[in-house]
Amino acid sequence: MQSTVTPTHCPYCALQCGMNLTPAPDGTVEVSERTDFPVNRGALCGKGRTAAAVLAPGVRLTSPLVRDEGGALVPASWDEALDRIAAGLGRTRAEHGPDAVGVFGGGGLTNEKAYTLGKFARVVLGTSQIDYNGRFCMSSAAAAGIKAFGLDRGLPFPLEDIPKSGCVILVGSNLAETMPPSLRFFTELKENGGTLIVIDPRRTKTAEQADLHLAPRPGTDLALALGLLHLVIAEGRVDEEYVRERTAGWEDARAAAMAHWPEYVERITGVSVPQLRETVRLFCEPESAMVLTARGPEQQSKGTDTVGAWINLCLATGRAGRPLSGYGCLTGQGNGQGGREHGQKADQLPGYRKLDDPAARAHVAGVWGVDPDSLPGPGRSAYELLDALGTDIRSLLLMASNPVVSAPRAAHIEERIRSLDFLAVCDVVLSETAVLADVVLPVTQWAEETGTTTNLEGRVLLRRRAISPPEGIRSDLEVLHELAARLGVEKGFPTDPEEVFEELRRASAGGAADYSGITYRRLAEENGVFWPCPAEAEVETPGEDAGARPGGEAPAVHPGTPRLFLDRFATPDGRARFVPVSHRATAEEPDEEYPVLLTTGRVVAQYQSGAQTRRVAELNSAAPGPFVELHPRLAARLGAAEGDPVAVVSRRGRAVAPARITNAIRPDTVFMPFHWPGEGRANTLTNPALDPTSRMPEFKACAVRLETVER
Ligand SMILES: Nc1nc2c(c(=O)[nH]1)N[C@H]1C(S)=C(S)[C@@H](COP(=O)(O)OP(=O)(O)OC[C@H]3O[C@@H](n4cnc5c(=O)[nH]c(N)nc54)[C@H](O)[C@@H]3O)O[C@H]1N2
Ligand SMILES: Nc1nc2c(c(=O)[nH]1)N[C@H]1C(S)=C(S)[C@@H](COP(=O)(O)OP(=O)(O)OC[C@H]3O[C@@H](n4cnc5c(=O)[nH]c(N)nc54)[C@H](O)[C@@H]3O)O[C@H]1N2
Ligand code: SF4
Ligand SMILES: [Mo]
Repeated sequence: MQSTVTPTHCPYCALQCGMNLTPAPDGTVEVSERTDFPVNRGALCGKGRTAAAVLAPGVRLTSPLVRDEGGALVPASWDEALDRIAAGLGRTRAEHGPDAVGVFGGGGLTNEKAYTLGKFARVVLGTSQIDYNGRFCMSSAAAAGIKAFGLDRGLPFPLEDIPKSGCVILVGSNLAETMPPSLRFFTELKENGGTLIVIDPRRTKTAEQADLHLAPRPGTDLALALGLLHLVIAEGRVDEEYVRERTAGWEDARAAAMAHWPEYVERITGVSVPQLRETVRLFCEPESAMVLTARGPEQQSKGTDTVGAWINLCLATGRAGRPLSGYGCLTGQGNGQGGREHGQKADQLPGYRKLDDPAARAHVAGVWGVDPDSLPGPGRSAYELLDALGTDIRSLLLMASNPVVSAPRAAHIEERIRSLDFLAVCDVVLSETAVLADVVLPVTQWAEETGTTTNLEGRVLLRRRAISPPEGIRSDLEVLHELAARLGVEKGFPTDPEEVFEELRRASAGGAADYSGITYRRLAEENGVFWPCPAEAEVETPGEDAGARPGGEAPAVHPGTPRLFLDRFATPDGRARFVPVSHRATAEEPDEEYPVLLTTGRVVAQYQSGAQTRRVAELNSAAPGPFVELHPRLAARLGAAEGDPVAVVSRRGRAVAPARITNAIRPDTVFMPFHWPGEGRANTLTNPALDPTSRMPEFKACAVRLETVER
C-alpha cells in the first residue's frame, strides 16, 4: 500500500512553515520537506522537524482527567469530565453572575477555534471576561499599527519583499533563533547589496549577521527611535512631499523628536552618536527601507509608544505604503495573527471588529442569531484577568496557554489560579497549569485535525488532517459543542472546521480582517490567501499587487491583498497618523538594591512555556534547562564562574539558574529564557507593569540583583 503524503504546516511559530506528513504503519507520522510553500521552501527548524514526537501516546494526554476526593487527577469518561465542567462553570454563573466565569485562549488556536471560543464566551457563558495569551505577544504593535495606519496586520507585505529592499532595521528580533528559516530573506538582502541593522542589547545569532549592530540598554528603544528621527530632521532627510500627501500630525511628532537630542539619547540608550548617524545614513540613502519590530521593543510598559516612534521614523522618511518599504511586526505564535482577529480578545468581535461598536455588534449578533444587546461589553486584559482569578473571577476555562510558566509575576498568578473555585483546561499535554485543574480534557493536535491559521504575513493557510487521533481524544471544537449543549445552547457550535470557517467568513464580511472571499478550496489551490479578501470581487484595487491567478484569466474572485497601503492607509481620510511620543523610563529602573536589568526571551530549541518542546528528547538535549546570561565583568564582580548557580532576585521573587558568561551581552543587563518552570522560572521575576494602551506587561525589563548560591 502506498502511503499518502499530506501537505500541511508546522504547529509552532508564526512562520507556519510548510511540511509534508506521511503516516507510517505503526500510527506515527513522518515529517518531511515540502518545497512548494514559498515562506520556507522546505527548510524547517529543529522544532518543526521533531513536531510529530508530541503526537505519541506516552507524551500526550490520552484520557480526560478529573480531580478525585483525595485531590488526585484520575482518568474519567468524557461524559463525566464534560458534565463536571458544565456544572462548575454553571454553578459560578448562577451564584456570582456571568462575569465571574473567565475564558483564556491562545494564539496557537486555529481561526476556527479562536472564533468558536469567543462565540462560546459571549453567547453561551454570557461573560465579558475573555482574553488570550496574544496580549503578551504582539498587542503593542497591533495598537500602534491601528493608531497609525488604521489597520493591524503583522507584515503589510510578503517576506519575499525583504531581499529586494535597500535596508532593514530589525528591532528586538532574534529571528535566527525564533524563526530560523526566515534568516534566508535577510542573507539574500545582504547579497543583493542591502543593509541589515539589528538592535538588541545582546549580540545574538541574528545580530552577528548584521552590517550594524546597536546594543541599547533594555527599555530604551523609544528614545533611540526619537533620536534617529531627530537626526533625520536635522540632516534634512524628511520626505516633505510624502509627509504632505500621505500623512497627518507631523508637526507635533516633529516637535517631540526635536526635544530628543542625539547626546541625550546616547546617555539614555548607550548607543553612541556616530552609531545613530550611521543608522540614519544607511536607512535613508537607499530608495526603499523597512523597520521590523518583534518582542524586544514591544514587551515594554511603553511598547505602543515605542512602536509608534518607529512608525514615525518610517513616515517621516516616506517609508510606509510604498513598494519594498514599510513598518512590520514579526508576529510570534502559529496563529498569532488570526488569533487576534476573530474574537478571543477582550475587546473584539470577529473580522477585527470592535466590541463597543454598535454596527459591529449588530452585524455579528445577526450572524450568531442573538440579540445585539445580549452581547457583553469589553472585558479585562490577559494579566488583569489572571490577576482577578479567585476574587472577581471564580471559574476559568483555559484553552491553549500555560500561564503558570509564561505569565509575568508567575508565582502570584500561580497562587491566583490555585485559589479558583473551578479550573478546566483543554490541552494536548499535562502542562504546569493543567496539573492544577479540576478537569483536564485531552484534545487533538495539528496533524489530526483540519483548520486555518494566518501567518505573520497575513497569509491565511490551510492545515490539513493527515492522521486520525488516537481513541479517546476529541477536538477543541467538539469540546465547545458538547459544553454549549450542556449549558443549554444546542445549535451554533458545529464540530466540522469547514462549517465553522463558512460562518467565520460571514461574520468577518465587511470587517477590517475580511475573510469572506476565502474558502477551503481556494486555500488548497492557491497555497494561502492574504486578507483582506472580500467575497465580492469589485474592480481590482489599483496599485495592489494581487499576484498572478492560476490560469491567467481575469479574476472572478478577489485575489487577496499581499501588499497593503500602497495607495491609501486604512484611516477614514486615507492618511497615516503620526503619534507624538516622548521617551519615558521603564516602570522599574535599577537602583542600589536592584542594580541590574533583567531581560527575557527565547532559545532556538524550546517553544514558549516549553509544554510541548520540553517533552521532545532531541530538543531537550539541545536546550536542557534555564540559564542566566551575563557579561564577564558582572560575573567577576559577583564572583561567579561559568556554570555556577546564580540567584536572580527581583521585587517579585527569586530564581536560580547556572551562569552562562559571554561578552555578547551588555554589562548592565542579564538575560534569561522563559521556557522552564520551577527554580529557574524567569517569570518569577518579571514585572507585570502594563502598557496603558495595549495592556502588554513589561517582560523585557525589570530591576534585579544577583547573588551567588552555595551548592
Ligand atoms: N525557538 C523559539 N521560537 C519562537 C518562540 C519560542 O518560544 N521559541 N516563540 C514564538 C513567539 S510566540 C514569539 S512572540 C516570537 C518572539 O520572537 P523574538 O522577538 O525574536 O524573541 P525574543 O527572544 O523574545 O526577543 C527578541 C530579542 O529581543 C531582545 N531584547 C530584550 N530586551 C530588549 C529591548 O529592550 N530592546 C530591544 N531592541 N531588544 C530587546 C532579546 O535580547 C532578544 O534577542 O518567537 C516565536 N518563535
Ligand atoms: N518572561 C517572558 N515571558 C513571556 C514572554 C517573554 O518573552 N518573556 N513571551 C510571551 C509570549 S510572546 C507568549 S506568545 C506567551 C506564550 O506562552 P503560553 O501562552 O504559555 O504558550 P505555550 O507554551 O505555547 O502554551 C500553549 C499550551 O497550549 C497547548 N496547545 C497547543 N496547541 C493546542 C490546541 O490546539 N488546543 C489546545 N487546547 N491546547 C493546545 C500546548 O500544549 C501548551 O500547553 O508567553 C509570554 N511570556
Ligand atoms: S521556524 Fe517556526 S514554523 Fe518553521 S519549522 Fe520552526 S517552529 Fe515551525
Ligand atoms: Mo508570542
